[in-house]
Amino acid sequence: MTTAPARTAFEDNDHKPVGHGRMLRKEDPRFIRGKGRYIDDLQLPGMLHLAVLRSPFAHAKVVSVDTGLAEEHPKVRLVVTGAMLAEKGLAWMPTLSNDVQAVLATDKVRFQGQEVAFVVAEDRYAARDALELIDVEYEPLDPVVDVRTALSADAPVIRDDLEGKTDNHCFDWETGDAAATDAVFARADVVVSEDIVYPRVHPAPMETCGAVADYDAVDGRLTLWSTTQAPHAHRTLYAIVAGLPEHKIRVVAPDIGGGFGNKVPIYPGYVCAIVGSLLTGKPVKWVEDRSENLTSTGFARDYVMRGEIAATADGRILALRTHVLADHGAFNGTAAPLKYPAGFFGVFTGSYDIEAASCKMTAVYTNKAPGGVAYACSFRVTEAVYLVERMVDCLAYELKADPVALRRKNFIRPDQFPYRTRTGWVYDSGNYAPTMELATRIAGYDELRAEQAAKRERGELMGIGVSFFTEAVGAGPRKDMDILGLGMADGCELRVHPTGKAVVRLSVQTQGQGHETTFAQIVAEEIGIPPQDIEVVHGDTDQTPFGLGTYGSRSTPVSGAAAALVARKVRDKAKLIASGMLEVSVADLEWSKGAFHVKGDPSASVTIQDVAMRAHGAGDLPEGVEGGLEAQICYNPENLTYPHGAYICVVDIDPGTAKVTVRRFVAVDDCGTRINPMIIEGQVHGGLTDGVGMALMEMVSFDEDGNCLSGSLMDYLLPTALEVPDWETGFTVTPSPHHPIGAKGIGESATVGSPPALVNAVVDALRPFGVRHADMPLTPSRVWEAMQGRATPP
Ligand code: MCN
Ligand code: CUN
Repeated sequence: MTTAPARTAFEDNDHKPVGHGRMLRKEDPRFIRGKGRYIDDLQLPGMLHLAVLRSPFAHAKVVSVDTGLAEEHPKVRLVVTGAMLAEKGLAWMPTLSNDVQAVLATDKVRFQGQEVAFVVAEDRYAARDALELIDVEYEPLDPVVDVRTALSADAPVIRDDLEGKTDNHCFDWETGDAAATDAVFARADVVVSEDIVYPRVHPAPMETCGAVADYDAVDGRLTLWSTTQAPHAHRTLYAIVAGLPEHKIRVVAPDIGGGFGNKVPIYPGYVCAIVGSLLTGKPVKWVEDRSENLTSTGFARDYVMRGEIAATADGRILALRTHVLADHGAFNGTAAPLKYPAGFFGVFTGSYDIEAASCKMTAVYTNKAPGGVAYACSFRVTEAVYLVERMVDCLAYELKADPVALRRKNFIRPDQFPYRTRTGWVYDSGNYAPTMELATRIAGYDELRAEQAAKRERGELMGIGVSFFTEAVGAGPRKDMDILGLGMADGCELRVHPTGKAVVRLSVQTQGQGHETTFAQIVAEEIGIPPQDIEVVHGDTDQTPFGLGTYGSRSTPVSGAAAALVARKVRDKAKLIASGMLEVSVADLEWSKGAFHVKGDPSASVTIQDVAMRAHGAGDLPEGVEGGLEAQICYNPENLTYPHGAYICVVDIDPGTAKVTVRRFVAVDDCGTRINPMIIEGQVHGGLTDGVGMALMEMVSFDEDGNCLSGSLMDYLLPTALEVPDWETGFTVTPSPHHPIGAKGIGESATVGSPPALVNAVVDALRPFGVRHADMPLTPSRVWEAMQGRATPP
């Protein structure tokens, strides 16, 4: 374990010339000069522009769509309706959860903002103007807005497109052992239950979604530049949906201005752009605006949870039980491995060694946008961690126990790893107590409690919130995990050129996480070529090997492992060549950062660069060794990786206005071996900011007609530098035993771990009012309601 003082938590390998360390980002010179290349920067000769007409109703029959006037617009080249797509068999497409979703509505519209028709015109303005010339006759239907009444007998059926569908039931899912859990609950000294809502939120990336489709009718080749987190998986799905041969499709993800899971699904807009290009023979660009992004693309969370925790009187947690009602919107567009309709919510037993657990979930359709798994969620680990960390605090409340001590008492012990949870997840490694210890030390936990006690005497509202999380990231072992039948393994290819410079080709795709830097560092560490001499190629299916893309913080656990192993494969070959060059057997060679040495003769050595030249140069290579210095692999992870962390938050609440101020936030993360401490810190800062947003400000809400009330950034509030404190970070290092370099993911940890710490802090501040729980977002009005002893309005 490594620990570090507060605020300066960097390793001693910070400035290593080769390999892991605090290296500046290779991509930043491009970004800070304004030379990033995003979808909307792309200009192709003769390019046309596409705009989408969207439904104003949450639920309505589409009686007729008249496109006559729009077609007469002098700059309009094409108007397409659902009926026209239906003729080509393209009106519906599969979702990532094996449901179907309308590309353009044919029969009904099922959420406000749903795609109804599109226009392709000579410029963006004309395309937008022409939307107003399309005359759609709707027959409004009652919408289903409240998830709690979606299954009542008189609720209108949303998905009457599905054969035999007579209600709004989407799926049921169960995990754990219900009977065993009930038995443990029956003999527990203390049982605490609470209703907990994780509201619908939106990833709201800075860049909205978009695409440029370019179909070349002569070679039958389609190139699609799009805002995608998973170029290869998208290519395969386009091949399946549109019937185009896969080798004729090239998907390119250029620079992406933030994804956060919002850019995992295939959206109707991408398909419309492809259809637009097929029909016009021209490149077609579609870029959605902010409101379109907020109202129609993949949302996150929307779980209504009943949590129950059972314990002994002295605070030994025995069991957890939960019922969840999940709102999946109008189409089940959840992006999760197929066998996991609730994502990895099964890890809701958290970081604690308990006797039994069970979860029963019912998912329903409502007249809202599809989505579900997004916004740095680690496949619903966010919801799971929020549930367990709130319940542990509710238990602490009832037992009048200290939340740190209660957690410590129940931690899975280091000698129990690998640890199989009661819901069947095998945590690869963990050492929780030191992480918690470091967080309390940085925070000065005991002093904070003393300060709080003094303030309470004076009627001041100060709260201290704690959370501890274990994430499950790096999907995943292909025996268990696939997206629509595609196994979640990642390819990686490495070529070393004659002069010793290298190119590594990845299947994952960065949206801001710094892969161009960190993957060069991984390869550098293994083959001793400086990271500056290693080019990272990604985000282009023509240039990179197949793999499933970036989400669920899987890039480091899966592609990071692939990069390390492909580099070792190249190094093994280099060693054979070096043995020939030095005229010794392979067994007599030693490797140290960038060179092979003859054992016992330090003067006899060759560098990796010497070997690269030899591999391509004149002269003989050892028997059986081919020329060139390159390798390719496909890595199938043996397990997920399980990063963990301890977070402590301090808030002050104004008793007059109920406004919450986040005074301090301490985050200690353990993501195993750390590749680039600066990038990790950036990931953590971003995730903590997300957490402040969700806990205090963000919510996608609807009125009773199903109108989305958060369609702009005036209404959907995102945190800024003004709402967040100076983050105080620290780290411990518990390597993953099965990952070749011991690294675990970090990209979503802080988003997962921070909301419960914040809510726990607010609830702690409100203890004098007898408040045990209040739902996010804890806006002044909600906090005020809680202070008056009123429950949070839905
Ligand atoms: N890293 C490291 N050492 C580790 C683990 C990670 O140095 N032990 C580095 C990695 O090399 C990588 C970054 O940290 O540069 C994040 O790595 P990882 O945890 O593997 O996550 P991914 O690269 O797969 O990124 C996905 C994750 C997800 S799922 C969401 S959602 C999210 C997140 O990353 N979206 C982001 N962080 C984001 N950051 C930015 N800027 N933009 C987004 O859209
Ligand atoms: Cu859940 S959001 Mo990230 O996995 O792309």
